[in-house]
Amino acid sequence: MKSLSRRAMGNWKQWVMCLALAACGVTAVSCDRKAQPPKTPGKGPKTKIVMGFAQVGSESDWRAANTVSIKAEAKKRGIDLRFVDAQQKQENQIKALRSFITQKVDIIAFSPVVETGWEPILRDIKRAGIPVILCDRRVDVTDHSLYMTYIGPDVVEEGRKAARWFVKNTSGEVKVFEMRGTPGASCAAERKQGFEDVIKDHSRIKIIHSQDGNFERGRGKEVMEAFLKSPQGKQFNALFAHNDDMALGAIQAMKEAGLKPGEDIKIVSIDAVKAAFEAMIAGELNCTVECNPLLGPQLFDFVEALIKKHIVIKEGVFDQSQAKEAIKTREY
Ligand code: GZL
Repeated sequence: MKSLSRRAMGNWKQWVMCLALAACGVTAVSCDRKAQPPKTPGKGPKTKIVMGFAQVGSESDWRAANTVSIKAEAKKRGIDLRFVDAQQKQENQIKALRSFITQKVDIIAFSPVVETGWEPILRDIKRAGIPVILCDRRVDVTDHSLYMTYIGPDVVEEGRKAARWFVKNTSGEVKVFEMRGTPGASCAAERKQGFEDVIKDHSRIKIIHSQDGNFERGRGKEVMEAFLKSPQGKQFNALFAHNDDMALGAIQAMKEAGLKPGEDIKIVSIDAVKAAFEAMIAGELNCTVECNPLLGPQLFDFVEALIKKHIVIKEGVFDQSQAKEAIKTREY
């Protein structure tokens, strides 16, 4: 056993290093040595994590799967999840975030319905000393210390992948109707950016009309019904929808108008929900780009690492009966 003085010396050097790093704004991470978990003043180490989550709403199959993933993972890990569905209204999300401060939760996560308007509430949360995680959508802030991290897809790349399908699988002129997600949402702007990034090098592919469908199937149907009655509705031969739900609504409208979606009109959307696969099997949708909603496990890995200050490394036990087999794959 190490003498107390050697252990104290070891700790003393560690702390000096941590203080020096902190002074340079660098976060220190302790590896393999047992860092003591944070003690709530007057209590033992933090055991039950209380987390506030302000969800966008339930606008799409993707969002429904996202909510199931978050709730199921919190339950599995015994986390006290205070979950609020904001019904796609920013004022409801801000109200929920403020209530989490009052509840003195340990950590807050949310999927910002739009990019702007978050600095005041995020500053109040920071003043309350509560860490914030962004899920699947970003915020437009000047001070990026207002949140710990963003857990979500590379949304610009999703837009590029959608465009690359048209480049690879069509010939001749492609006149695209772009059906956009929620106005002001980071993922709508980023998917548009990625798509335009690719088609700028292919002059035969052009967006001839662009309109919001709010990520909703019903809205996608309405928007397509109106578009088909317009002059441009007679010219287009491709649909790029920012999510599957809008594409599926648009497909319904095309069929009711006597068109053959997937044949007369080539359709690419994003999310890869089950209904999109059913539409592809039916020949009515040409391609869906995956956007994974099942971020629950990664979200709570980060939450536990942050609050419990301990990422548990997976380890096994081996006896003589396994040694011969196990040694073949041992890396150390
Ligand atoms: C993407 C996510 C989007 C989905 C939509 O990260 O924010 O919101 O693509 C959902 O289906 O409504």
